[in-house]
Amino acid sequence: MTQRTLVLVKPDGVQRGLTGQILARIEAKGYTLAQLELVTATREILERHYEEHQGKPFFEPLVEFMLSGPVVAAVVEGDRVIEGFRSLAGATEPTTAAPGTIRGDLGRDWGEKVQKNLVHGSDSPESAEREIGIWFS
Ligand code: RTP
Ligand code: MG
Repeated sequence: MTQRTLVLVKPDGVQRGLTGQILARIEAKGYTLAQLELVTATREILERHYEEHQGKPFFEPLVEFMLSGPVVAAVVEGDRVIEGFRSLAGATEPTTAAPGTIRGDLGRDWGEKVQKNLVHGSDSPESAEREIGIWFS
């Protein structure tokens, strides 16, 4: 079934000049970039985007990290793209994410409180529609 998902190239990915490689992997997999924008996030956007994590110990460091530089926001389309992009991204922790994934190939630990793990991808159809509405309104 054709789906849409929200992908973010997080500030570490943009700062390290990996945006092109990350988008190329999405396109090489066969997904379509439906919308694409370089955005400077605001605290308000991030508090909405990460509302499920409010109150967790990593929430504030996560918001600070996401405010540390521009992000690339994309709406990506394709059959089962929500699951497919999360598979391309790999596990949350880049040190142990499988080689062959974005996080496993391009990420590592940097001794920070928050996992700088290059990308975000929506985790369900409901999250995808909610998050697309936050970043592309
Ligand atoms: P995402 O939402 O960004 O696609 O990543 P995810 O599902 O793999 O991870 P999630 O559990 O939703 O956490 C959101 C983001 O918070 C940061 N995080 N840091 N203990 C930590 O250091 C920690 N735990 C989570 C990561 O940037 C993670 O992607
Ligand atoms: Mg998540």
